[in-house]
Amino acid sequence: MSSIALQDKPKTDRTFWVLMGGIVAALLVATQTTAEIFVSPTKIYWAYAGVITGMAFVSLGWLGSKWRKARHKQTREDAQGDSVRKVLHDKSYTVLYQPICDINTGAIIACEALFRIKQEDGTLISSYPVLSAAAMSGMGPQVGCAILDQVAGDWREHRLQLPVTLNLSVRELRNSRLIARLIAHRGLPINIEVTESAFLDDSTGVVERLKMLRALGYRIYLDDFGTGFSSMTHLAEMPLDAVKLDRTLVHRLPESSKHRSICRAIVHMAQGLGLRTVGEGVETLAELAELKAIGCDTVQGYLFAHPMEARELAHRVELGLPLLAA
Ligand code: G
Ligand code: MN
Repeated sequence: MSSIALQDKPKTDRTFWVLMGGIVAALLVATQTTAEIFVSPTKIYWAYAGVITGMAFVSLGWLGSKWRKARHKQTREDAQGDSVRKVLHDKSYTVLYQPICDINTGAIIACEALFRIKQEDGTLISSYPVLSAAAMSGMGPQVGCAILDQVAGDWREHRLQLPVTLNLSVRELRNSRLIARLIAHRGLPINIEVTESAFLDDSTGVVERLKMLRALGYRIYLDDFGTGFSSMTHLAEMPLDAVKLDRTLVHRLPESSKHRSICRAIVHMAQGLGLRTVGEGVETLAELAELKAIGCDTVQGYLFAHPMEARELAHRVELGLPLLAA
């Protein structure tokens, strides 16, 4: 969500100044040469005046195009922000919960909160476009607060004591209002899922914040591990309680011995560091068998349960039945 659009500006500026430097140098050389040929002070004066006017036009053109681009970006962000505000205002969203189960017993031991958009006919669709619009327009923390409030409401209404994890982006973790709201709901078993991007730029103070939250008792899950950065140092040094094996790795387990080796190494490493492991996106019995064989602790995926409403989750927790018999 939040490591977007950090890089463009310096490059553009450098290109601009190199270009300007080149133009000025070329024009000065041309002027000097002209002056030497004609040896007339008036001509030199006019030549310099020409250089300055030319530079002024180039600069104005450049500034104009920058301004137009900035305005265009602003308009786009405003539109995205408006669409997210509308979703929040109309309450055309909900939060579903996907169980995380013990790999051996199939018992529900936790769940992940997942944001979904409600269409007019009541059907639910992916929240991806709304979440990316929120990220682009800076509305991520407001969406985070809405999710948090619904989770807290659902947990109170259904008297749930099951741990529930919330996906938080770097931008959301940096937002003091959201963190204060999270702490306000401290009596509830709400935990946090972050991706490794939270650890990549420590200057933002996110790691300190995660340490503080962990000291307050929040568990921190590292989401989608095994693709992308996958730093071992992060596993060792960051404030973490659990590692979620990315589902792209899980899906390749049955057919690829290389992926089995990678997953086994991650699971062993995590366990050596005292971290719980969660196999994500488990869809088949073959994937489950491989995860068991490499010693993974817990699992989440369509094989066990699709994301469900709080009422249904509460019902299943109350029944106490395993989602998949061992
Ligand atoms: O990256 P993260 O783990 O937060 O992604 C959660 C998303 O994965 C949710 O949108 C959820 O619906 C989806 N998901 C959950 N279980 C499965 C599964 O078994 N297979 C696939 N393909 N997606 C899943
Ligand atoms: Mn997640």
